[in-house]
Amino acid sequence: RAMTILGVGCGLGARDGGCADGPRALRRGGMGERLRGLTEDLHCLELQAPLGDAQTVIPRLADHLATLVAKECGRGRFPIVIGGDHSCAMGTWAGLRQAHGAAFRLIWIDAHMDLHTPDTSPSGALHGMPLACLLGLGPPGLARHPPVLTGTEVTLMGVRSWEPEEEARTSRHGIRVMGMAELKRLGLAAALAEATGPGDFGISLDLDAIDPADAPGVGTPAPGGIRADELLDALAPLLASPRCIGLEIAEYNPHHDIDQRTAALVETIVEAAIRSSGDPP
Ligand code: DIR
Ligand code: MN
Ligand code: MN
Ligand code: MN
Repeated sequence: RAMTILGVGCGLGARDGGCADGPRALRRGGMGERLRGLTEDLHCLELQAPLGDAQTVIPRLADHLATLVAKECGRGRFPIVIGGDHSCAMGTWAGLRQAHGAAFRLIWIDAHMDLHTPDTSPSGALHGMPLACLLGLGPPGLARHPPVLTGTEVTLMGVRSWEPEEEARTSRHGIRVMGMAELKRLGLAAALAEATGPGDFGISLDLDAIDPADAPGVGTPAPGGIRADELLDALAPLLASPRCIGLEIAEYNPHHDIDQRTAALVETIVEAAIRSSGDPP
């Protein structure tokens, strides 16, 4: 299928702003050119956050990204958003909600819950809030009205670092939580199959969900994560599914990467999405 990669060069939502340089570093490393060699129809767009404060820039960037994502989807193209800090999710999934007629589930793969609001966040960082904003929580400008998703449409996977207020929100909103222990018990592929359900779904992958040994290029590493090869094996069939409506890969921070390990992983995941897209359902 036709695909569009949208790079979002923004790090204002994180304490360490380095992921603003993520999409640019991937482009300079030749990712787009190599991927275009694999497929007839791949477009690459790149947004760069302007200078300014996070509270002003991020809502605008999210609106811009939502418009672009909706436009690409409307043309029948599969959107792949590459961050940038995870605040890009506010735009990605708002855009998909606009463009996609049917309901869909969202699989949020992350070491963190991203369910903070300014009054519960210890850091104040907006990349800790995107899922809350998609549920309609948070401050004006960031909270999505009407909500993009309801909690029962969301599954959190791989989480291992959160604040009590976030955990309370998972119960209050009916968000399914699959921590590392549950992923080990079920196996990642079975867990993902359960999370997607029988209908359409999107995937938001925060690279810090992956073990820092395999994905060191993130701003907030958390030990004890999902191994990269396990994730690739489990993700490949999902990316091949016509029920998969969008993919987001966030938090790539080239300044913390070691031997381009994380960059290579991002490329391998996108490559899996491209290669599998000709597969029968
Ligand atoms: C932390 C880190 N919970 C915060 N969040 C991250 O600042 O809110 N989310 N890194 O992906
Ligand atoms: Mn074209
Ligand atoms: Mn995270
Ligand atoms: Mn996140």
